[in-house]
Amino acid sequence: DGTTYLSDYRPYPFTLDHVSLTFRLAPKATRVKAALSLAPREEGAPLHLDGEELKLISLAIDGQALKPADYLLTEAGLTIHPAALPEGAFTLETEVEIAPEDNTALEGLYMSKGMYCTQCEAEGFRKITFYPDRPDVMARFHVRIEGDQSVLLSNGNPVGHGPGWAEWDDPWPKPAYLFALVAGELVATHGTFTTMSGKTVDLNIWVRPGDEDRTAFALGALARAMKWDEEAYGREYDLSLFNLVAVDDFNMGAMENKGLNIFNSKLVLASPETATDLDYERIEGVIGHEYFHNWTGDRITCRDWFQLCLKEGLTVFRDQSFTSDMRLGPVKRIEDVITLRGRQFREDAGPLSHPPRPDHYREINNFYTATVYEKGAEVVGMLKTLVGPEGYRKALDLYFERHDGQACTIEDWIKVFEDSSGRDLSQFKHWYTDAGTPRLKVTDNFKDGTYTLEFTQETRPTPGQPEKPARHIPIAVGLLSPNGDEVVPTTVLEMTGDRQSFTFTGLGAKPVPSILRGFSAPVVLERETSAEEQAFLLANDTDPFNRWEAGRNLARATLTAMTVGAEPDPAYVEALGALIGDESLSPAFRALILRLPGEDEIAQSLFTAGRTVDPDAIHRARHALMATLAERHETALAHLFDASAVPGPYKPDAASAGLRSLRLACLSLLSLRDDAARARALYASAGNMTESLGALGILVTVGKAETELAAFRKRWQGNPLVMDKWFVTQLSLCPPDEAPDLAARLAADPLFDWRNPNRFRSVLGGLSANHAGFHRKDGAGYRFYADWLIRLDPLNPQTAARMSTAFETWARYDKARQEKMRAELARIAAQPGLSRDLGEMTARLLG
Ligand code: HT7
Ligand code: ZN
Repeated sequence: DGTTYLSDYRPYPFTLDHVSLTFRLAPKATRVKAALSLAPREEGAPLHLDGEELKLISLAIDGQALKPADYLLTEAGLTIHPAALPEGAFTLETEVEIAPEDNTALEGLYMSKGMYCTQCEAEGFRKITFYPDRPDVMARFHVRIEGDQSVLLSNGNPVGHGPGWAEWDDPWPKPAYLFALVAGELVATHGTFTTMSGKTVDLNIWVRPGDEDRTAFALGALARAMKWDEEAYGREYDLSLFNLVAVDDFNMGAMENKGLNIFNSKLVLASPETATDLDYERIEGVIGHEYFHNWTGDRITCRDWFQLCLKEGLTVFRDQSFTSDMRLGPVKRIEDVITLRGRQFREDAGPLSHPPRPDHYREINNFYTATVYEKGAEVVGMLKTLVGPEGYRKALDLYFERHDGQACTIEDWIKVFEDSSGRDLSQFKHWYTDAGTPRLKVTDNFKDGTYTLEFTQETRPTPGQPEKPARHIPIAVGLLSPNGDEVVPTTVLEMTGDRQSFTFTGLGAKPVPSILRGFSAPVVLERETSAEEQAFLLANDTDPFNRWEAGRNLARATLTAMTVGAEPDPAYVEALGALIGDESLSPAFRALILRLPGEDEIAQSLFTAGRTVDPDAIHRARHALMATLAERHETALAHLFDASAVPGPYKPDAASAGLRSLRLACLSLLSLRDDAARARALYASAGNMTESLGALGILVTVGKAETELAAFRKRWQGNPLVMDKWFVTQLSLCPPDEAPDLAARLAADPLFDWRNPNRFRSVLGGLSANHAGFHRKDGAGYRFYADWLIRLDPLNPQTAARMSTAFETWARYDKARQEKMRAELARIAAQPGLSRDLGEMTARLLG
């Protein structure tokens, strides 16, 4: 049925040492010649090469053209009969024709605004030439590009160029998914980096003319990432050139092709006027991520696509650590956990739940998920917690030493931790193979100076996995005395059973526990606790994550109670007041504490608790709590708003960004008291995009943004990346009742170029981020959304499939909404010619 299973893995029956490619570029008829030097590993095996949408021009072995009877050509590729293969090594030569200009799926070789570029992960290379397109086939590539563009780039080192041609040679064997080619009229911002062994590396950020004044930050971020990887992991760059290209049409964020990273332009281009603080942070993080792949992904790659989290989980963990070191560690951890819960816990609670290492798929592009990436990173973090920082470095040193140049599995990865630490990690492996978020229940007891914490763990069944063996869970715990002193510093408890107790002796009084410090495991912690205890932790915990978590728990508890008519909890309202003015806390941290959980998070926690999820009630409750906070703390907020203005010209550093974030958090509350006067004034005077967009969003929220939205559009209509912010801000923040109709109006705006993934995401993503708007009772949000997925699917199935996850939460809602969401999914599923990508997603979503 088109499903691929992990258990069916077999090594490729040929070795491929070297590949020589020649591209003659033309928008409608690019010719690709390939010469593959192959040798059989086993006798009598047919030679299968993947290939899709290729027009075969010629086919020869060792210079002899093959006869039609020698091979079989199908929609999936080319199979050469064993009898037509020579004994021993041989060279297979093919020539094919492809049409990059017609490639709207943005996979393989395609065109973006006149520029040629490639995206080969996961299985795009087969749309370029016939090839064993699987990550465990690693070969050296030589590439010749013939085209009249001024810039012709591929992987590795340049080995020659002249008018209309360039040749590249990549000395490092690599799988085809890391191949890249770029050709266009581009300009570069240059830099250099001196590696730890003293080699000079040339760095280039390539963009379209006119964009070069927004590349300086990206270049600096690249150099910082290179330095950090040397210091934190001992990893040095291994070519004399590193090229990074910005492309406007790109399905995901960026791609780690060897020596030639290709980026969505939104993750490269930044100036104070056009990019927000969050954009700057993301750009640095993603540049780090793709650079770190050079070792964790390129030098050591995956044996097969089931092992995707081997490179992605580890590389996300590395980029998170990098950002944590570049900015404020505790704040970064809180942001990462908010993302994890918002994306991965949500995924794990619905029909798309799967393990970080799945064991079957129909379309691998559907598995570039929060579970593979974000949960994959959490699992690496847990391993580090279990073996300690030094044990972790030892394990990683062994990983690089043992597996350099190989295509590896999760088993290889776990083995380096076992061998370097002497620990048995067989139970820990369930984190990779099992789906679902464990729930950790905890009760406590104090008697005669002994404090006992008793934990039980339970993971609910997930699709295809009814049984859930106990996980090995590192639980970081600290204990505070009733006067707020820390009596037991952070200790890592290791839970391996379904039920387990841990005792602490010699205590003078019953302590207050701080459990799961730093969010030491991706679990849902369930503890019956009082608002007073949470307020105590919010005031006293020495662990910044748990301090924030206590505030979040209080906010969530009062918000969920308010959805069924309760009044705001005074314990929360007062505790927050004490923190607003606490100068010992960083502005960024206080900003995080001031921001209430989003509506989707409230919905998720109601659903987890088995309660009714009413999107309108959630929206009202959140608004009412903001109004209460604003009224109770108006003076303090106004003071803080004035005090947190950042003097001088804009700088994207963490301290300045933290102040701006705090100021905007105050502003969003104050705007409920001052008729948005401050927000309007800030919009008018803002000298940077962080403040303009922050103020604009607040004006949209209070329904007073008409003039500013028009002015914004007029000013930025020539800059599509900024216009994406205009689309997403008004849709995600407008009054929910208006959202589906606004989405329809914006989709008719001439600036909505729906074929561009960034634009498409800004409108559809903007609508689905408006929780109560997307879930408007009449189903208009669902209908609009499904209409557009149906429209995009024939052109760009990958993006359509990815966006279909907006429907993954259908089980949370009332019967009427459930039926409407499922009806839209069924309507999509019934479309004639539906792609494999969206077909798999709708089938899984419908269950
Ligand atoms: N490794 C890259 C994944 C990626 C990708 C996957 C499927 C389709 C398009 C894609 N573009 C990039 C990005 C990364 O994780 O670093
Ligand atoms: Zn990655």
